[in-house]
Amino acid sequence: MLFKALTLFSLSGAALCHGDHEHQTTFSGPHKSLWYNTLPGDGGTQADSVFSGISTFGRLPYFPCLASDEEKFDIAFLGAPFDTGTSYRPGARFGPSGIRQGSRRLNLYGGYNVPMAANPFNFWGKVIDCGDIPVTSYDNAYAIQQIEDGHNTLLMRSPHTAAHKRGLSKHGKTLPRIITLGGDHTITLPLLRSVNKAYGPISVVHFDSHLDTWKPKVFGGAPSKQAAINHGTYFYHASQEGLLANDTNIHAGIRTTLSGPTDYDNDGYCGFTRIEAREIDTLGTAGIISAIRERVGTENPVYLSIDIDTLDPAFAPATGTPETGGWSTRELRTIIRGLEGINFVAADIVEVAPAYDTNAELTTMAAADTLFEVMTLMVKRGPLTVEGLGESGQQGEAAAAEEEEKEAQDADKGAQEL
Ligand SMILES: [Mn+2]
Repeated sequence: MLFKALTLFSLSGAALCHGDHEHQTTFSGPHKSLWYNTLPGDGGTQADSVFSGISTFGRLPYFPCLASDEEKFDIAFLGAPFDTGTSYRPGARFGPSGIRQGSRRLNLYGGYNVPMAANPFNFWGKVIDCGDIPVTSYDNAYAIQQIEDGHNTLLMRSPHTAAHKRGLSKHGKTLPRIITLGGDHTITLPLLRSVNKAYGPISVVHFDSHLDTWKPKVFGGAPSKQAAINHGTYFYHASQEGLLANDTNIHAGIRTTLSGPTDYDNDGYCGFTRIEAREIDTLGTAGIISAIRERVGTENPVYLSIDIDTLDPAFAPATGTPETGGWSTRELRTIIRGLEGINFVAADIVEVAPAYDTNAELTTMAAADTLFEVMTLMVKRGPLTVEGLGESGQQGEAAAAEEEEKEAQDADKGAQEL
């Protein structure tokens, strides 16, 4: 499957990660019998090495999915280079390219995730990098709409695998997953609007040092309607718009200063509970994992949003609003691995601003490796069918076909209303 895909990409002139297997003679080399068998040391006419070549996430095949729907996928990486909603340090528009750069070594040895006993680069389905949504840096309202539209275009497509099985979407469809590379945290509002169209109100697991449920008057002062939507208020808006499932949302890693204790009250009204960063000293990673699992459950669709500032600035200095006293990369990765079995339907990682990074690329590497765990969670859950990796029966296909018809009718109705 991957081999065929690579041939297609080669013909279309797109970037390759490991070369064209079918038209290339592999003379010799240690990786010859493995799925990722064309590396520079293996001979052949083209094999970009891990330290050169064109960057995609994990050196995955690139396909311009927004321009063409010819390539199906089960997991897509999609950049949202937006940073005009930041309050402190701008620069997250370089996040998508920075994270890709930090991810290039992820599958150097094949990409097998040892603690999770799975390979998110070589599994039951297909994962690709779809490039970036075109996002204007001159008009936030327009940019936010671009992000919602770009994301939703991909989210509503039939996946590569299990397309006709009964799925978790509100119309009973199985949809692909999208992992969005931010961008400042404002992007999560349009992403949740997109996800809401597919799944209805959704539970959120939110890793961050900040609440981001602040009312616009508390965070930023809101001199205009547009200024009211920023990287500290997007969850307030999401809650007001009914995008979040009631009282099933949780923040983890919180340690910001507040305007006062009422910020936590407001946060509760928005449907969240909190795990503070310092609680790792009493609960440990295992206690944090159970608290998250208990809050969101393993039945409902769940959205995962990760602000890289969850990590201590020692591990991730390159971010918009750093806060000391955070978790280590090891701790965050352990906690994320503990969330296996939760129905993560989409995810983002945000606030990576590479210009503030060390020369050793600590932050972009941490972001990429965190997403490696997220990918693995998704792969282990299986396609977003009701049964996950289990086999579903005829009933699922009939229901999906019925829903497809209903959706077409809804679309007609919508067009008439316009
Ligand atoms: Mn934050």
